[in-house]
Amino acid sequence: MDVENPPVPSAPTWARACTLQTPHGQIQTPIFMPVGTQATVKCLTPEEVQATGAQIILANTYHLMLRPGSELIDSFGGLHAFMRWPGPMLTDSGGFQVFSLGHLRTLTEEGVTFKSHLDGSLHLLTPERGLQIEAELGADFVLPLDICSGYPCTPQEARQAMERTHRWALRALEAFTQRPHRPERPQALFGIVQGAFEPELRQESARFIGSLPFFGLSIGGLSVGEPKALMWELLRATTPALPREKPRHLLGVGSPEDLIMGIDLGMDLFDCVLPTRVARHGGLFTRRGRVNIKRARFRTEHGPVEEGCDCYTCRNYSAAYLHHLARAEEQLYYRLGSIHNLRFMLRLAAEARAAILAGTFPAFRDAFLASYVPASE
Ligand code: PRF
Ligand code: ZN
Repeated sequence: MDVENPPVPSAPTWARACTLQTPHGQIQTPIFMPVGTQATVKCLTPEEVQATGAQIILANTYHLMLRPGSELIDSFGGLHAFMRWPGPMLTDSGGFQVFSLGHLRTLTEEGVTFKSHLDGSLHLLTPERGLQIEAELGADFVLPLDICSGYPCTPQEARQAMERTHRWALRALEAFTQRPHRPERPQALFGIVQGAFEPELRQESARFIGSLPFFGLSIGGLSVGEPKALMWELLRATTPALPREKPRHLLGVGSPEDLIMGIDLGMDLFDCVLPTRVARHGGLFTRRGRVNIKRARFRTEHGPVEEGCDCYTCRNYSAAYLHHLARAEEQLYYRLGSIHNLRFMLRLAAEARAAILAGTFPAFRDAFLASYVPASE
């Protein structure tokens, strides 16, 4: 990975612009990764996703191991070929989904046993098994099994979860190094930093995971219901303890304002279902904040939902038409709304990158945050 802007010790931002090389092409950061949980970014073809400026997408081990199964995907040549996404891809380890989907689960040192949300069948996910499944899926970047504490949690629970995540990280590294060689499918492993809501634990985790031979680092356990101010405080405590030369991914974050804040704190990669999920419910991003296209004020709006937006939706359709489609719950709305919000996130990331390279990111950040009204927490 190349960090392209020089370090400036006194700069009022940690923001950085990098280029990452993967077997499926380059990634220029900071970047937002659309989420394709079930081997599809909901409602969109890979061509449509690419047209929004997406460079890398994320898929989920949890969902795909249960349906259609990683062996089946492997037999099609892996996820890239199965879903026909030609670019870089990352798979999440499944740990978070097992915890957040709240199914019956039992956590032991060995791994996590859980009941499938599809048919109630029992499955055991371990650090080793997780990486085996991820090898079959064949994404460029893979994550190890981790434990994401819920909010709130006690300092004792936080430490236990972090220490087990660290032991699992060592097991994952060992399994990753020992796994059967598949030269046609090179992969890079990221480590996951945890530590719940304790700044000292976050730093300890960043130092420990940062000292291991992972390709990159994902920051987990944030944006799980804690106040935004606490999330930023925890991240601010974490980033200085991370090695500068490795890519940093903020797991499951977030909204447009989160993207700018995260970039400011030195994060490179972001992923979240939020832009596509809120789009499907009528929430569309504009530089002034999120609007609901179903509101009556759009009924007669001849202009696009956002003046100046270069997305396919805004170039071709009026806000009134989107309003009509959304109200009628027409399928086309889900597609057009998702395209707009993804393009919004990717244009924002690209503009942030340009500002970083021009040395003007702090002014860009301040101008964006001054005009963007966040949706209430
Ligand atoms: N761990 C993993 N995936 C995740 C998270 C985590 O903590 C989060 C929390 N924001 C989202 N996705 N493995
Ligand atoms: Zn648009």
